[in-house]
Amino acid sequence: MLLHHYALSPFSEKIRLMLGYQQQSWSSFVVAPLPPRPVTDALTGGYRRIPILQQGADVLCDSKLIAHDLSRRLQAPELDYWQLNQEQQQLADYLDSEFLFVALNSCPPLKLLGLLKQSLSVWGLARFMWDRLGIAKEAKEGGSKGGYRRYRQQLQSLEQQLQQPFLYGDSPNYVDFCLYPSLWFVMAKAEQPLPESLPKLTAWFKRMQAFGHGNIQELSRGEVARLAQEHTPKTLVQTDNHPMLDKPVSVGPLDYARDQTQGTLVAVTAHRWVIKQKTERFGDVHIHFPNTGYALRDADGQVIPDTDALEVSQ
Ligand SMILES: N[C@@H](CCC(=O)N[C@@H](CS)C(=O)NCC(=O)O)C(=O)O
Repeated sequence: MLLHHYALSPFSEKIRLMLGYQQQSWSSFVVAPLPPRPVTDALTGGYRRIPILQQGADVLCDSKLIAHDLSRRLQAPELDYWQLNQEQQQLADYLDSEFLFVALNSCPPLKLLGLLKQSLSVWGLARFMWDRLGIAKEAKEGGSKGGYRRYRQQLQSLEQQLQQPFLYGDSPNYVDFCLYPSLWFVMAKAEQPLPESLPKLTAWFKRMQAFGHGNIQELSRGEVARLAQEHTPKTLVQTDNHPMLDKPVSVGPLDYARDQTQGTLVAVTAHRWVIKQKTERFGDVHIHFPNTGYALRDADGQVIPDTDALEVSQ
């Protein structure tokens, strides 16, 4: 289990905390806060967001899909978005999008600069600002008055919901791990405590934080590249009869950082598309995307509507 991530990345923190919650030992590859990321970029072939999970020559994109695979591998269904009810899924989606953007926007700009300066040069900082300005324009989230009002109301309603240690009972589920990264950034990174009117949420945060990150083994760029070179992608047990199977396609996010990954569609299951890319450096690589929040396109760039695929064991 090898996670490509960086310290300040909230979606990486979601996965790091899940690994800590499950007391896992895992391999870590720390990447730059913005491209170029030579090994990671070569593996994802277009997709630029972080984190990704690498398993040899298989690459999983998006924290939702990474959590889905972890939940299966660790027999922890509570970590799976697709095991939630509809209301919980909606809350998870909101926490992963507008709520997070508002939380990040609420941090004092000088604090953010100070944090970024720890890992970027002055030139890197300028590139980072420019890069994120582009992403923020695409995301169109987080700046509006309505967004701030919803954020504050959500904090109040979460405070009321917390009549037990975690949002839905005595142990956390996927939604807790979606809420955590925003509050982690605000409280632990930007050092802004929550208002005193939110004591339950503050106590919840400390309980979550105590899970830690598990046992981490750092890998070098060379080791990560070798892992991809020395493995062939996993054999997929069965694929659904999707009309685009074995055809050239592209997949990309619908919300922001919409860079496309091109390749051949080699598998479709209830929740994922798998694309094969032939790379010079690593040979064949399989890149896995969730089919929620992403679009599958044919060679002409036309979006392919979702089909009723069946989840298969992988
Ligand atoms: N839906 C994606 C969102 C990932 C995401 O937005 N990651 C941020 C970092 S936390 C990112 O990649 N930003 C651009 C970058 O780092 O290049 C997920 O759940 O993994």
